[in-house]
Amino acid sequence: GDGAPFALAGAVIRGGATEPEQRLARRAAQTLTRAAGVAVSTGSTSVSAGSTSVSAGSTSVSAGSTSVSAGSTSVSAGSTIELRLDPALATDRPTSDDRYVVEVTADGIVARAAAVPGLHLAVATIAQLVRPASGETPAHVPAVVVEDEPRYAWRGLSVDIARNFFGPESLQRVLDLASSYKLNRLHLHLTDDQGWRIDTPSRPLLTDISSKTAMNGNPGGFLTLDEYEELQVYAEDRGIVIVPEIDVPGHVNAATHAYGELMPDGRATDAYEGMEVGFSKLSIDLPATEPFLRDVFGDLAAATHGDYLHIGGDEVKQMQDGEFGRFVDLLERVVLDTGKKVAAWHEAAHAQVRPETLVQFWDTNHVQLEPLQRAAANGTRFIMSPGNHVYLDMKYTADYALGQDWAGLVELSDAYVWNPDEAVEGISGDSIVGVEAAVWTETLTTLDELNDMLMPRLPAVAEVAWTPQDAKDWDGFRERLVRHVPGWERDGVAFHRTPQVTWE
Ligand code: TNX
Repeated sequence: GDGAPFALAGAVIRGGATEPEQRLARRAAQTLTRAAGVAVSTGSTSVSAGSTSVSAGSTSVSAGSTSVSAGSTSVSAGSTIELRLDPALATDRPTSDDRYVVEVTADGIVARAAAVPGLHLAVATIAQLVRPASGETPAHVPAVVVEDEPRYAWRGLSVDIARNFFGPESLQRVLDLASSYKLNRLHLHLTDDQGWRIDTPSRPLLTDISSKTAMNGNPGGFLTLDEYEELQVYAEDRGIVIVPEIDVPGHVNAATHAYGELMPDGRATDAYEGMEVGFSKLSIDLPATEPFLRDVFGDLAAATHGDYLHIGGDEVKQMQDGEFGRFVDLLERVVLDTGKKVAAWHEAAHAQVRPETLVQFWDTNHVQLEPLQRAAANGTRFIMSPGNHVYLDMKYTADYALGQDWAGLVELSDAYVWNPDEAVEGISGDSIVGVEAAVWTETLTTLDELNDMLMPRLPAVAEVAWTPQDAKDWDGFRERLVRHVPGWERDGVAFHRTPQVTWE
């Protein structure tokens, strides 16, 4: 827009009275304070007193954009950022909750959405619009009107904390990044051959024994239930739902190492700290198997706020189709009996899945179209995570020090230039609920390494999930990305300076 900007110094956030809205307002104050470098607060006390001086102040501010700083002391008393629920914005689309409007004038900012998630997204947009003080110009938000709604309702990032453990502090940093790019799901891959990363009270040996291991003798670890709870609250405060995964019936050596009863010979397997996949499995006809599944998914469901539990289901390379099919059916029943819904890697659809089960497509090397198309025709909906575009543990270039390359090299443009409607032939439109990036950690041990793989590819995937195909613009994206560097540097976020961007 070309109106006078909104001065941020001393701005006050006004939100609704409900608990989620108040949390949102507090969170917004922190986010905007950090982005602007000046205090933005939630001054719920002096709203009426302040509102008078806003109108008084607005005349002088609008008189000339250069005099914003002069006016800032009187304006600050009442200039407001209003976060308002507006049921009139609701639609019947699956993305209705995420729709929002932001209007910035010299007098104030008004953000509206039909639901709290939309207000979170509005705050992320305002934070991106913030211009911190520089020279004579005070911190401000340019005058603008934004009306926005995402392409997909599910915009995720999956993080493997099983191969190497990433604890609550690292995951909070990941959540900060994910929310700034308007993602709304963090999928945690909590178990694998190399380790068990979530406290599971009914099966204490899982953490007593199998949390201790990780790749290559690296230190292990696990999330306590208190840490898991705090992480979910931290995520919710940023508009993100956690989707926990216990990967079965393959990728289970951490389980069979802790509980020998899960093995046909009754003997616990050795710990595994290597990089192979597909060698471990549960056995459906062992009497210990179903009680084990009911215990671990029961514990997980009891601790989880979100609707979905992810059952894994990938790469079970040494099991007959018949047994695998019975496993998928059992796992769906086990999860549904906890009151949660089911998500699974797409191999589950090679067997039969219930139409309500969300299927996550990933393996672009071995696509079996027929079973996936059959599932879609039966009403199953897909999360698109094609390895050759969104596996952010793939190397950027052949000689890159970190990462793998089995799905190909994934440069920034590969993460950006693709269409979810074309990821699996014949599966498009309403059969797709969204897009999820994934970062597997066989080769990653520190937060800097993790961030280096995420950034800047994560914003590329976020834009795939948000922006309609015909509005995407690779050159525009590359240019806009550069303006995010000061924020990454301020927050100590490591990133890869891909030559596909002119970083200056
Ligand atoms: C495939 S993605 C896997 C993971 C590996 C990843 C490495 C998926 C469902 N299975 O077990 O960590 O490749 O890129």
